[in-house]
Amino acid sequence: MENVEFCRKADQLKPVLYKEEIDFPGSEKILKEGEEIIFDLGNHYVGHVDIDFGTVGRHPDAPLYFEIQFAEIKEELSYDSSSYHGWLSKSWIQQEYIHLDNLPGSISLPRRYAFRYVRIRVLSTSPNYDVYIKGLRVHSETSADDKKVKRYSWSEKDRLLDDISIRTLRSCMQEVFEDGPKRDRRLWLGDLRLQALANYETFQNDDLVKRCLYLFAGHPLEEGRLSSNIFLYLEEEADDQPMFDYALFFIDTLWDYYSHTGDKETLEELYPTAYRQFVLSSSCIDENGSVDEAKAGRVFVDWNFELDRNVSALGIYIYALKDLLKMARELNKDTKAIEDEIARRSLDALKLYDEREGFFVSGEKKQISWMSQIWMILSGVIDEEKGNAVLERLSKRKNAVGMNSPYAYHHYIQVLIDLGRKEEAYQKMHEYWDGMIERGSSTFWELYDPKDPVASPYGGLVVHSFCHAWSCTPAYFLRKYFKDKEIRD
Ligand code: RAM
Repeated sequence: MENVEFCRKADQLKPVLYKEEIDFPGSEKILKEGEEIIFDLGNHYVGHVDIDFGTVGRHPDAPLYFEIQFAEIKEELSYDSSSYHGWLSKSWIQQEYIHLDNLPGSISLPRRYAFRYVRIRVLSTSPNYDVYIKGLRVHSETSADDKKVKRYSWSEKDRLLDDISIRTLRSCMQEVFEDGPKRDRRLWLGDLRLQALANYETFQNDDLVKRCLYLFAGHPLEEGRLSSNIFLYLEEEADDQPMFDYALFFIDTLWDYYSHTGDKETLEELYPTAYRQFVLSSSCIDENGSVDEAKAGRVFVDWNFELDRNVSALGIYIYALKDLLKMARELNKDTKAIEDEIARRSLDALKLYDEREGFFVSGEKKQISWMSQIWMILSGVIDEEKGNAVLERLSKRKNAVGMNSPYAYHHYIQVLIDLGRKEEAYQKMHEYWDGMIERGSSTFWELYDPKDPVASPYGGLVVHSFCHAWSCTPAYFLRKYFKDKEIRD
């Protein structure tokens, strides 16, 4: 049941979008039937596009029929979209087949695109005329205020990493924090948590975080469980698919918001929603971390399909409860139930530590993975010394199940920082994110596996989001932990 008051608050916080018109020169290249041209606009944009066509030859005696494709990275253009048969809809491919009747002339495309590259292919003209592109106009849209971002005198490579992170976040900041402006253009809780952290350090649009918190709280599913994501267009509606870990991250996102803004009114108002996620989750997870996914929804953690998520789920649960406890104390609420649960579940977690292996092991097959160790350390069930020893062993362990998304890597970098391994965190952050920069990208991706850079969880890279919310956190890490890297004159 919708909470009308919360939805009204979210609505009042709807941002005004900053709009900018940018003109790009066309080309004198004459395009005959079957020929194409690719424009590289040099940076990532989100918005609407106009294309201006010129003609050569005799008076056009037939419409122009052309194909246009927008791409975030160049590889998308070499992918044959007709060969895509993955489990996400083909309709996400930013490709159109259009007739233009009146020539020479321009056309304003009705959809919003996310792109750096534009390919125009002429499918049909007539023997009387050919075309060329006089120019492109981009109507760029974002709710991010560039003036708010403080830049630092970092080294060239830090600045590049920072710029691309900021560009990624900027493109995802629309009427909400979208997961990806190309796809799904939706508000996802797991992504929101990381975007909010990067936003506090950069664009400082605290109201946008607040709006997103109210949107989730305003659209609860059955029993008050929060959805993993909200559809926004045309009507706001919670997706009927909850996710165990994402619902819990509402707690952390709210606590981070309060820690940053001191907005106690919002904390008070949304605390019951946060507490409800604890109550609902507690009955869906057993002492091994196994989640009743039929009730609580799936556990995400990372895109790696091999990953056994039990240990991570328990770690995330304890991690969230610790933020809930801080909130309860701040609001002078009764904390006993939360404290007891943290103590009990921490004991459960320690039982999953295999002394012989020196790792937390997950599921029946006792899987050893990076994410299991990372979430156990982040949850604080082991101390710094033991955490460091686990990480040391992990870096030497050949067959531990790895990570493949910037979302998972974010937690890895955070763990290194928490364990006092700042320099290593800095190196690993560069190593991973620089891989995407080296591939020529001007934004960071939904999934990036250095061993298999174009791997896809969807069955084809053409529906990937190459400007993806959760990958923007180097801007957060650099500002929060590495300001000392500033080069001073
Ligand atoms: C993808 C989204 C989003 C992520 C979920 C789990 O479809 O793009 O970023 O949070 O899956």
